[in-house]
Amino acid sequence: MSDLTLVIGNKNYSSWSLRPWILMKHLGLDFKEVLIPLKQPETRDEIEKHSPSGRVPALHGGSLCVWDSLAICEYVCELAGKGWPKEPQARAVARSVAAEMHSGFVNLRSEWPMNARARNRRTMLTPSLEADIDRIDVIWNDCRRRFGTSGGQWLFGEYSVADAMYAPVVLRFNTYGAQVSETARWYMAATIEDPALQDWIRAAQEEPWTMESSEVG
Ligand SMILES: N[C@@H](CCC(=O)N[C@@H](CS)C(=O)NCC(=O)O)C(=O)O
Repeated sequence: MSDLTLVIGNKNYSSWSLRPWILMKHLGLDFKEVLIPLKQPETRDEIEKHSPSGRVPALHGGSLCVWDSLAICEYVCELAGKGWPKEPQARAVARSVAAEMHSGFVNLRSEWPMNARARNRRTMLTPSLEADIDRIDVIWNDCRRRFGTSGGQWLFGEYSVADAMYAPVVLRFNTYGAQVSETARWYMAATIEDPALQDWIRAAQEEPWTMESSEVG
């Protein structure tokens, strides 16, 4: 029986929570979930009970707490002994694209908030949003062309942290109708069909909470 507990926000809106959650599903790790609805009067107090940064996700295992999505992804890869590409150069590029997602794409994140259950939303395309979309399209094409051909439908063939980091982007592109290349559309379709992501979306559809600030388009 696993002693891992992942503390997450709403499945409909918490893009940072989705990343370690979907990775842990793909790695086959057993874990419990604590879900804290965001933007409620009690949210801050509830999160602070579980996370020293006052943010979700946070992972607890015995006396250990790991916070921040990328740090959790790193730790669970160590537990599972997989999750990054095995070949060093592929692994270095996977770490680069994961880090680029973790620290960048602020325009995409603010203009197209993740809203897993929403469809057919449309917003004005600003130049900075278009630049983020184009950059992600280039990343997906580059990873698939250089590393995805070794077998498997994911950015580096087998599922890796890179796919988990970009899963919320796929949901955003799906919600707001991003115009992307054929390879990107193919990768998005594979991601949406992923049974783990389907479980997440189904749970998001059943959530009762609405966050007005994330209802865009
Ligand atoms: N860099 C952090 C960002 C985490 C983050 O911003 N989480 C949001 C939810 S998606 C949060 O906890 N917000 C606190 C709140 O809304 O009160 C990570 O990668 O985990």
